[in-house]
Amino acid sequence: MDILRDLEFRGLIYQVTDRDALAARLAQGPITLYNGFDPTSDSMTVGNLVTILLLRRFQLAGHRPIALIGGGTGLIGDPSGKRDERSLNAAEVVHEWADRFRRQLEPYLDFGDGPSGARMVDNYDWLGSIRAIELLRDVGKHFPVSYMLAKDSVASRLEGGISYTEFSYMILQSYDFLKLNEMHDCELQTGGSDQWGNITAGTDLIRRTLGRRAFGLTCPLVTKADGTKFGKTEGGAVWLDANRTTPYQFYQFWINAEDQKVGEYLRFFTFLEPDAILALDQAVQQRPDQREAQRTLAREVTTLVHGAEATRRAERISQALFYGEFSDLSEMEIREGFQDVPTWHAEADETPLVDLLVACGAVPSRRQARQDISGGAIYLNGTRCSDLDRVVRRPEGLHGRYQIVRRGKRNYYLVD
Ligand code: 383
Repeated sequence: MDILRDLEFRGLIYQVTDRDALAARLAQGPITLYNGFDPTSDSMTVGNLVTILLLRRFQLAGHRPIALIGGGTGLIGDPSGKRDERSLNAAEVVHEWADRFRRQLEPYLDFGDGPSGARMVDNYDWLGSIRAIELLRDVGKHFPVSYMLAKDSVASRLEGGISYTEFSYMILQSYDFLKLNEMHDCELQTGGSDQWGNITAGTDLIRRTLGRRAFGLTCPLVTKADGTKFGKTEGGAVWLDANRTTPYQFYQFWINAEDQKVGEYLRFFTFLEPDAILALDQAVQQRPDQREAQRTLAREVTTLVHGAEATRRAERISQALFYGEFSDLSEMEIREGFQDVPTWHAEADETPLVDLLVACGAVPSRRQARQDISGGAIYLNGTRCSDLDRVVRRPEGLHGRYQIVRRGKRNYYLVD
């Protein structure tokens, strides 16, 4: 299937500057395209993943992707899709984040020598040394203020306020596209739908200055069925960095996808073939309780981001929690799986169960502890404990140290 048709099947095309012309151009042979990422935090999130994977989809179809790190634009702040002016980050911090972004992006693309070998560029390399006079004369002249004011990113901020800094952002992003067009013959810029204004400002600039045609293509914003922001858990954003969102948490995020949305996520975030996706759509319709689509989604995306080994770990942890059976978990799996669970570090080698339940926070009082123990609501490492006199000894723990305390159906506490 050709790339545009694949993207259409996946619902990945929100807007294109000229679909037919782009289709004709793609039919002629490989194209160079780019997508930019501003280092505004120390890690990217699942929100960035759609366009990272979009670059890869183009590469797999034989085109050359450029991942652009916004080491320069990250110092300015894109107003697109933002309600408020952002505070500026210190230059050293942005440089450090740019480094991290580079390392984070690398595994998704093939940087080999071939004709579709990916490139990584940092716009600080040209924006960092551009002269004010040059920018205003050579670039600014092509931007009528009325044109800039009409852009969504600016228009939506006129009331609430926008600084000249953020107002100028589109000029920098347009200049990038122009530069990449000149340096790498880059003809297409991609981005999320929030980037449409900046992208078309670039295609306009290229036409006005070089008289050349360039293309823009945006993906829809990813949404949740209930309208709340995609890519958030109770713990905050879903990061690509395993130190911020563990592979298990990452896996959990996907496995919890709503039935109405899982098909869309399979299209956006996996490389499964259309047939496989359509079969999973059917599974959602016919056997929703089996959550086959969600399990496939979680496995595919976790493998893509964290690798097969981390995915196996996440699956084993999920199974263990589901069945309340923990004896097969490794130490690492216990720590990863119970990272978000209240944890009590026991000092003594022996603790009466009643005291242990209070200490780890499972119950508010010893009285309640006794009631729960005799009522059969307490489990230690998967086994029910109804003995009021039970003393918990350290060597009996998993790996000689862990007691996984469960109270009722799904309240977990960890004793280390
Ligand atoms: C900078 C310089 C360019 C081209 C693009 C940029 C970055 C762009 C931007 N993008 C977002 C970001 O970096 O701010 N101005 O946080 C997000 N992208 C991608 C995608 C998305 C966008 O990184 O929709 C979500 O991830 O485009 O919000 O020359």
